[in-house]
Amino acid sequence: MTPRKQEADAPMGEARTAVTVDPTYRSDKRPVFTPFEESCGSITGFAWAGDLASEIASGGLTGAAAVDLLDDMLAIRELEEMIVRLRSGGYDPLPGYDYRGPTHVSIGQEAAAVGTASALRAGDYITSSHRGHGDAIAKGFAAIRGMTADELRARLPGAAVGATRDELLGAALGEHVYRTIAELFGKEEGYCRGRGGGMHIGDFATGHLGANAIVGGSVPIATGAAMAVRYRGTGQVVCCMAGDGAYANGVVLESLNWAAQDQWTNHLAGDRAGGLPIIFVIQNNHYGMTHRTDEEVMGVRHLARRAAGFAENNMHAEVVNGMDVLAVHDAVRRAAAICRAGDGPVLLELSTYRYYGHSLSDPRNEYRTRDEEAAWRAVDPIEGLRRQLLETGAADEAAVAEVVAEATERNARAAARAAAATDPDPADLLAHLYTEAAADVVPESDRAVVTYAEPPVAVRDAAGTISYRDALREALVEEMARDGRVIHYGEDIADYGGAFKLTKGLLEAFGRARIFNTPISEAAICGTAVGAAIVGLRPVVELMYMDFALMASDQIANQAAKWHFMSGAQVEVPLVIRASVGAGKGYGGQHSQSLESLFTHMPGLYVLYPATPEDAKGLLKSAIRTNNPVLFVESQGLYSTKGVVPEGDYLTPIGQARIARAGTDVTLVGWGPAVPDLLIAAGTLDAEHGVSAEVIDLRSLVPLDMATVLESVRRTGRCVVASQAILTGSFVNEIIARIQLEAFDHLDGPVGRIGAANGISPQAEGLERAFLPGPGDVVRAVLAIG
Ligand SMILES: Cc1ncc(C[n+]2csc(CCOP(=O)(O)OP(=O)(O)O)c2C)c(N)n1
Repeated sequence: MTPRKQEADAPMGEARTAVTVDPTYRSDKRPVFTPFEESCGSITGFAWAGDLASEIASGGLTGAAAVDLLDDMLAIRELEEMIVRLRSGGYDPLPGYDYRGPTHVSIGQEAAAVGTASALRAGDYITSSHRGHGDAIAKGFAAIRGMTADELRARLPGAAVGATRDELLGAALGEHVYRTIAELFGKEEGYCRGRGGGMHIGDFATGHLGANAIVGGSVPIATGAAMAVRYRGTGQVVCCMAGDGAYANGVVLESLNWAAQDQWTNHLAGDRAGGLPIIFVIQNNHYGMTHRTDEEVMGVRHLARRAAGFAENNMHAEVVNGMDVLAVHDAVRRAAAICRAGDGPVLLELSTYRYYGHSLSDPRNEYRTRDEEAAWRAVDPIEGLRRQLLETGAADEAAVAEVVAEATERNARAAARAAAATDPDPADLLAHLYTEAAADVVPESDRAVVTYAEPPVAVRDAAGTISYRDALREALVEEMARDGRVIHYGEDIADYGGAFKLTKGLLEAFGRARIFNTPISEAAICGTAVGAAIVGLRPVVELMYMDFALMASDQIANQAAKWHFMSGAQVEVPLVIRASVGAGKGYGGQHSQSLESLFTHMPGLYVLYPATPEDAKGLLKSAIRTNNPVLFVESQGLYSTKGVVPEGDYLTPIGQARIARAGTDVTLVGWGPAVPDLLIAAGTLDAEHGVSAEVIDLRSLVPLDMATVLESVRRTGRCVVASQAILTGSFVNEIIARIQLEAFDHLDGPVGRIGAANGISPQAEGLERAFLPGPGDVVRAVLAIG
């Protein structure tokens, strides 16, 4: 069938390609069972036959640039040997210094880090792993070496006025080593102000988007950053460094699939056609922590084969000699060109080796031999490049000796300075958990939003009411029309409009670049949102049921929630995860859970749960505008409820409870679908028992407005707190604890609590009714207080 494009009006903005929303535009899925055989193509390994001489002859590298590569590798080795010696008490510049923290050194792997970083442009991004000192040094050095004198000066506020570029460069490299060591030593002047340490180090200003102590945790983040780069069309490349062990991790496999999706390049791609500009770099040191990756925990010899499962072109996968900095440099240089041409992703497996154990507490003799280690040391990357520099005449012995001496001294100077640097003030323990910043003003460049059709309009009835569902859609429409950085994606949300039809019409209005379907990959949905947010978009993602948040819990709790803090506030993570709760529909144990309490336990994350259409709109708009990550909980049971919702730019403040009903005898506190139950109960208490109940709708669990609750409880002297979550571990208990600590003297009786039974949501109607709390439970709880 000939593809047919649906041409639509384009009321605002500049050039655009029509959005395709007509099913006939896609190829029909007819039953075709014709026999066929598919070849999975070939993947090359160790194919590069170059060396320094050929690089210099072809103009690929200058001799001076090759000397820089040596310097970069030496800087890494110096830093990591310092860690080794500090732990053994033998680092002369810092006698007796007590180095605490992890010791995942990458000595032996320097070519992988330096070959990669040196082949990228300064504006390109990397993500890294728990063994990431090398990546951090290499990315910083590569970016700094590419800076102009003015850019260097901007990094060095104290630089002498007349300093030459060479002097500034030397100072900036020294400063980079200093700020890296300061982070390892937990100092306020470290890149992450001592909040991250070596396993979470990042210098976002030079494109290092963070190391990650969760194995594989950074891979979807890198993928999301690549999505953002593609969306913006900036021509950057994202290089995702992770170990061989990570390539058994679910979210990594989700990310490979995500990056290779057809929709980036086929007829659905519209004016942004082009593969994700991401290079997955596997730093294959052949061991996980201690297990062997090949021969033990995987079924293929080369991890590069992973690519064949996800992309028809095998993602241009290649196996590369990771002990040869020039081979790595060449492979990454070619990979970056592929990405910039719109033909990404690329997967590179670098075969390398760590000379030490997983950490310095691992003697490594249980799982590998001395002979094996000696064989890898014999192809040492630093020695290999040194030899070639001498052979080609790019440097003589004296010049090499000078580079070696400077690397040693630079590290010693930085280490001494870092050891003496200021520690973070314990009074600032909780600083940088959240940010006050919000998108109050949209940058000029993001205001020119392209639309392809009129966005859906919520039609108000004579009383001015619309449904909770329509109110949420209205919020999305308004925020997407206001700010081009807002994109929305999730499972089946585009053509179909989502499982609950909440996003119906958004694709037609805003186009597939901003509204798109995703694979069923909840971890990647949330993880890519983190990456996209870190580099400047404001993604909103949908989890069809809140239960599925558990599939994404690392990305929500360890990544989205933590990066602002762990980066020492270098970066903000403005994203919204919309998750709906399905309780009350007979959907059973895996589609009915109210899990918001779990996520209140994750500092760094906002948790919001509107109870009314008015707040559904106002809170979602505020959630999209705050620069904090938000878990935005919706109730499927409330989607069709109606209420008056202000038209236009209406915001509900985050962290402010609402008095839903005034009263004098008892305070009823709740959120989400518990609020209508509390209001019904309040009516019954009034009509049948002469009790005047005040109802407080929290709206926002984190941040929590305890002041409104306490003020009410101090007046009424009685309180019941309710939600639909099961009672054990419910956030209900947190509020009760705070009430008894802060308003104990005002209480006339124990605070009552309401929640689902401590069981699993059942399917049978009668059982589910018995499981979920209702207004009658609230009335009984109030009367029981006395
Ligand atoms: C999700 C997760 N599981 C387990 C660990 C513990 N752990 C830390 S590093 C590591 C091995 C990682 O192997 P690989 O990805 O090959 O990197 P390498 O350490 O070899 O550089 C393990 C199991 C972790 N940090 N994160």
